[in-house]
Amino acid sequence: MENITSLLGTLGADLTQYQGGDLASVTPITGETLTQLRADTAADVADRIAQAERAFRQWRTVPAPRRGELIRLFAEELRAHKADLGRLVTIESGKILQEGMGEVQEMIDICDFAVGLSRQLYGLTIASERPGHRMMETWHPLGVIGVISAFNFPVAVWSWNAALAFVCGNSVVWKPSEKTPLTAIAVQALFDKAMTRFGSDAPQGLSQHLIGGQECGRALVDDAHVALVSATGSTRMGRAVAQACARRLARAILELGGNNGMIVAPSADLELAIRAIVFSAVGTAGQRCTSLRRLFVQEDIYDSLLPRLKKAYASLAVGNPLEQGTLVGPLIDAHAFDAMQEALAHAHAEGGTVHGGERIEIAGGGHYVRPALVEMPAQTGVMHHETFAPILYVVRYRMLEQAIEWHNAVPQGLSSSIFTSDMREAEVFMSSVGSDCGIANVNIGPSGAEIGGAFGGEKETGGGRESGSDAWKAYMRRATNTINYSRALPLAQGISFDI
Ligand code: UN1
Repeated sequence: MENITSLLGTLGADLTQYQGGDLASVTPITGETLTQLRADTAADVADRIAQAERAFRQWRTVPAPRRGELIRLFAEELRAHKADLGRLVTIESGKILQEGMGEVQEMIDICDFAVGLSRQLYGLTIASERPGHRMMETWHPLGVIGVISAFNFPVAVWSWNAALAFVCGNSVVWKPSEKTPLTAIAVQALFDKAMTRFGSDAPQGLSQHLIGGQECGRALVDDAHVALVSATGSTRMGRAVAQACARRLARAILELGGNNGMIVAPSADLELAIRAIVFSAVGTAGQRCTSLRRLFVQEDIYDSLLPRLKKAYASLAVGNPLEQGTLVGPLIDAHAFDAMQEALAHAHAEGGTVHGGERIEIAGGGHYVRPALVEMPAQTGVMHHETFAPILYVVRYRMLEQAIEWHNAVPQGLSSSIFTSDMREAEVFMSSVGSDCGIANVNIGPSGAEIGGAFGGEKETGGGRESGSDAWKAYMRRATNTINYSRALPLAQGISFDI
């Protein structure tokens, strides 16, 4: 593996400032330790939050379009360093280079969106029931925003939250996954460069990052100065965050587990469907919250789809994600590998026929697997759980209503899709009696969402929305203003109260 200190150096980060502790930074490509970092203590976390709070007090007075200028400069840094940052994402998370770069592109896209948004933080004007009165809404920044992100999208998830949070006038404290601290350090360095170019109205401490494990996250979530916590990760983590936020009545945006399904109907374009299935099920080695995990195939086309799918699976290039041509990189660690094997054993015990799923020796201690295709007799217990690995369960269905019923019968509700050329089926799938997910696609797989839409899902996925559309509103507080420009004081609801 290349020299990590110098790669960080090209991104403007001085790694020596962080080194010397007992937090090992490991690359899943070979399993080797890249460096040892110092974890932040609870006192460090409190100190960063206090700095962010001070920065917020100044930043909220900077006009929003000017705040957008900072994000525009940051996007310039990202454009200039896309290749190096994308490579670092690959080294730290194990996703293939194409996807590492794609993740940085996603950051650039949300920055562009946020720059435009900085001139569009509109409120409504509302007709007042009283003469000589006007009502309106004003949107104000919230304060310090805590962002907790996962290893699988180590930089993009932060940017969906942070780019919006900054243009909305907030400061941000970021707790990245302890599995991917280096990308966070690099992003902070690029942000610092943008801050320097921006000038003196960018307050010190506007963007903070924490290095460490659960204790750091807990200290962030429990701190009374953090107005909103946006957390991406497992349902177990999200439940703990939700409870901690509820205790102090703070806001939370939760983007948790997915168990995403696809229905392939008889009229589907199978060529397209196969490409979509393979990308969404094995891309990022099945470690996206939007990864395809459950496939419902209509019985009349099952026997023509399955052999083609098996063929595509058998030819997948599994290997070092830094090498061109590789489509499937390693799992993040041994724990992920064990969880995958356990799920496959469980599926087998429930009557499943497992194709693939075995370990492939590629490089050192990396956990590489052949993606698994599992033919199931029905939607059994194992299919109700999200296993963060490339396992695709396949079930036959007869009637669409039945497939939708099964599709919605799991606790998670993030992303979903249908492949059909029948407009009625497509519309039913997107209607109130169709998919119960936050994302419902037609003739596109469930993963790889664009930043322009609101991203998130229902049920155990947590209900939060990030990224595009009007998700920005979650990072602001709404004030309703009623203005009296008359010389009388009429009361609402026709109340007379003469004194
Ligand atoms: C995640 O896995 O946490 O829609 C996010 C997608 C990506 C984001 C995934 N844009 O697959």
